[in-house]
Amino acid sequence: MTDLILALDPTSRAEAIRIASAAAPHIDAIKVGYPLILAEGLGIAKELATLGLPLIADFKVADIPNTNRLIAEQVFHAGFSAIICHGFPGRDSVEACVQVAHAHGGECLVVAEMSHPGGAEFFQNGIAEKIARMVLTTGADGIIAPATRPERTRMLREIIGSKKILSPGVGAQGGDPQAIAELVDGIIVGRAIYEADDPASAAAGYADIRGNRT
Ligand code: NUP
Repeated sequence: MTDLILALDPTSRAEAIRIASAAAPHIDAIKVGYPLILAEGLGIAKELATLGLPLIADFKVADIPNTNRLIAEQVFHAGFSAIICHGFPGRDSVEACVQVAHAHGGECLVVAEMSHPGGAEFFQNGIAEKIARMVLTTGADGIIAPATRPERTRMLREIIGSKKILSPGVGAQGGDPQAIAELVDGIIVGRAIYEADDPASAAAGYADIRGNRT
């Protein structure tokens, strides 16, 4: 059983609310990133929170610890329940996000390897493994690992054990949900749902992966 997380990347408030509301019965969380927040402002988080689903802030935070802390404070005050940060700035930067997340009863997830073709360029050669091992000792709640490369995600699962893996790349980026679902705690799906003529039925199409939860 794997969560279905909607990547809500439309850049208009009306579209985002329409799609999220339609898909809500068929998904387990909503992930919001720069496209929607830069277009419509952080305040949209409070509106989305009324749908009653966990809200993940995908800002891939990657700064010095103090700045990471300031960013994370804004994220959790806005109503998010989880934050995604990068691991490459180092342990102290990740720990700053983890501290703020946990102080608010939220979660921090760390990008171990990205899903696009260029994600193989820097995250491989041992970097993804190093980041995953760091997650084990920072208290972070899990990692982001690619649905486009299930063999890499399988290897990262061996490192991080029972911590969470959320996996983007299903659908528009070519990742096969069946190939990744058993390895991860959540699949992240954007365009395959929000660009569909009927986002509700597109989301409902993943029901088998969610274990037919209603
Ligand atoms: O490695 C990553 N790949 C990725 O696609 C890390 C991410 N956070 N994402 C995000 O997942 C990406 O920014 C987008 O919001 C979503 C995938 O969307 P789509 O390709 O399904 O439309």
